[in-house]
Amino acid sequence: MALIPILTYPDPRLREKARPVEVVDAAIRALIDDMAQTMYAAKGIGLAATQVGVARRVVVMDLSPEHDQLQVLINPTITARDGVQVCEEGCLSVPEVFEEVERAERIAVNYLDRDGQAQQLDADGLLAVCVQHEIDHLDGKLFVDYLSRLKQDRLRKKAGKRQRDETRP
Ligand code: GNR
Ligand code: NI
Repeated sequence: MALIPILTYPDPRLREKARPVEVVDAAIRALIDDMAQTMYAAKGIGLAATQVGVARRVVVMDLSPEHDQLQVLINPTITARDGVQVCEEGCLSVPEVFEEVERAERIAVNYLDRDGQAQQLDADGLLAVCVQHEIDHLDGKLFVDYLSRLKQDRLRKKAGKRQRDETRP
């Protein structure tokens, strides 16, 4: 198991569209283990492979209070959506930014589990938000894309300043 560095906005690799997993093999399971370790270490409730520089459709999540209920979603697709909810979102790839985003309240999701078995999930509330946020990552989309032009301009400036600060000798 290994920790993998998490890419941060505005890294162009966060904009790549991930391709589906064809076979859930040992390499994919090793990726899942590394992603889970990375997510827990970063104290996130979800992580998409895109965020660790791997353009494959793999997501890990754990919304449980004891952090002992790992969920693995391979090739997730939303098959139904209903209602609207607004949730304050954050993202490990956009540090220190928390903003309200509107999403579907309830969704149905088809995916493969870590054994390659087809599964279905009905999600609402925060779980539904998290699944939609993670599938967006797989499509190269970030939650900040839903914000106003003004807020996005401010974020770009903040990210530019952060990068200059971090690379200054
Ligand atoms: O840890 C995370 N918390 C969170 C809170 C509200 C809505 C979405 C999220 S996902 C985020 C982890 C992350 O960046 N996943 O891609
Ligand atoms: Ni995120």
